[in-house]
Amino acid sequence: MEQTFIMIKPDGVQRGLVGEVISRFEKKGFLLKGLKLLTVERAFAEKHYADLSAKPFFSGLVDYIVSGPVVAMIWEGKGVVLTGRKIIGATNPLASEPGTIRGDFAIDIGRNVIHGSDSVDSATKEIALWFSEGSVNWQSSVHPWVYES
Ligand code: IDP
Ligand code: MG
Repeated sequence: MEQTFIMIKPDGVQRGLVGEVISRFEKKGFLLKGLKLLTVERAFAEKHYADLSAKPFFSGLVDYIVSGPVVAMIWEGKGVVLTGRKIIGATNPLASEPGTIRGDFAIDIGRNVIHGSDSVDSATKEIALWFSEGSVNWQSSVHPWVYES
């Protein structure tokens, strides 16, 4: 089953949005397969965002990610990478539709509350980086009430 990496950024934790974010993924029917609260070092944040290292906002982005605890999660389900991105909304919160997390809870692009993997490939890489211990092996007993087969 497909998995994605979701991270509630320091502003989301500070603003008390952890429960709200988890609730949206849970209520959709996705399965929580990994969860931890942690602060990361600059080198780790730079690795996570390595693809953006040439961008002018890169050092500000790293400052932002190391500024406080983040909540790192693995979510699992059919189509979870793409649907997770839809639940999150556009990168710029002012361009995010109401009903999305960024559309409902954020204004500035540099304080956009949440990260989600943008492809199955990046999800695999990000889960390996953030969860070297692996995911938690469990299945939901409501699976047949979420999936037809
Ligand atoms: P994404 O988070 O929607 O996948 P990316 O383009 O991968 O967007 O950028 C990663 C993060 O870098 C964004 O979520 C945002 O926090 C930050 N970022 C992206 N573009 C800008 C910008 O133009 N100014 C400041 N921060 C930015
Ligand atoms: Mg991205």
